[in-house]
Amino acid sequence: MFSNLLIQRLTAAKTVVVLTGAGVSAESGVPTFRGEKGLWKHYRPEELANFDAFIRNPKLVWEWYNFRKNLIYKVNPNPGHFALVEMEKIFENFYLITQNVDNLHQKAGSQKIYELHGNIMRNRCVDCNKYYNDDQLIFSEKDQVPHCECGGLIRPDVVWFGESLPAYELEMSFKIARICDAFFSVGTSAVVQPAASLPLEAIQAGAYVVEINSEPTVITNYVHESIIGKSGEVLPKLVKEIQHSSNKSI
Ligand code: BJW
Ligand code: ZN
Repeated sequence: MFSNLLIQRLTAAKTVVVLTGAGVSAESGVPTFRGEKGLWKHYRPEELANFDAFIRNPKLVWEWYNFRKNLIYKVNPNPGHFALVEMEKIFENFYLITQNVDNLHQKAGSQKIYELHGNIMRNRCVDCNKYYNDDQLIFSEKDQVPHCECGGLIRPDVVWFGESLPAYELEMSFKIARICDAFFSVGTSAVVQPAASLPLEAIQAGAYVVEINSEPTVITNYVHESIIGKSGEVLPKLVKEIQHSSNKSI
């Protein structure tokens, strides 16, 4: 499943970066965004995950987020998430960049995480920016949406289309993509920018770039190695292989 070159590169690697997408949480029962199974009530993510849609119909957008929040509260990390926790212990410098908002990497125990698209568990007022936890939200009888004490609408603290990504996380992500020895793109369709540029940035900077996905994507032809399979199965095997090879080389 893994080439000798990949195992050699990983055994020598000091800095390893992993970018994750919705596919990593699929085996936990969280639907992905694209593809038939990922669509909620036939809406494409672009139709709901944007500020204009929220202002036009906050009730609909909140319905989508409440559906997802309720699901995410019930699910648990899968072997893919746990394998990434192990990888953090193996490499001298290990960084996890995630586009996921579901908190499952944190729940699994990963420590160093750059969340590029926010976190669905946090909420904030669109007017005064005050933060709210889920248990502080009151959905008014009148419009079925939560309002801040200032009167403004409260929204999930996630990054929608057309919005800037958090500056520090974005800057760090590009920085580490440019200096790492190996870069993994896992469970992402690699179509949403600017996250989708990270693996290409890593290739240009000389890293060994590997994709793990249940099907080919738009970057498959550009990466050094593409592993077709479920992340919850491939990542634990990869960890075992690295541990085995490191023991041999001691
Ligand atoms: C498995 C598996 C298993 C399944 N194992 N694998 C340059 C060019 C063109 C457009 C743009 C550009 N720059 C910016 C844009 C616009 C836009 C964009 O990229 N649009 C494209 C879609 C065309 N980007 C933005 O607007 C971004 N902002 C920005 O750039 O700001 C600067 C700016 C401002 C103003 C003007 C211009 C620029 C923001 C993007 C925000 C994305 N937000 C969302 C929603 C987050 C909140 C929420 O969760 O509700 O983020 S959209 C959605 O897509 C979510 C995800 O994080 C993101 C990526 O999806 P992901 O993770 O890849 O999931 P899927 O479903 O696509 O793929 C799953 C994959 O898993 C599949 O490949 C499966 O095969 C695989 N899989 N099971 C392994 N078991
Ligand atoms: Zn407010």
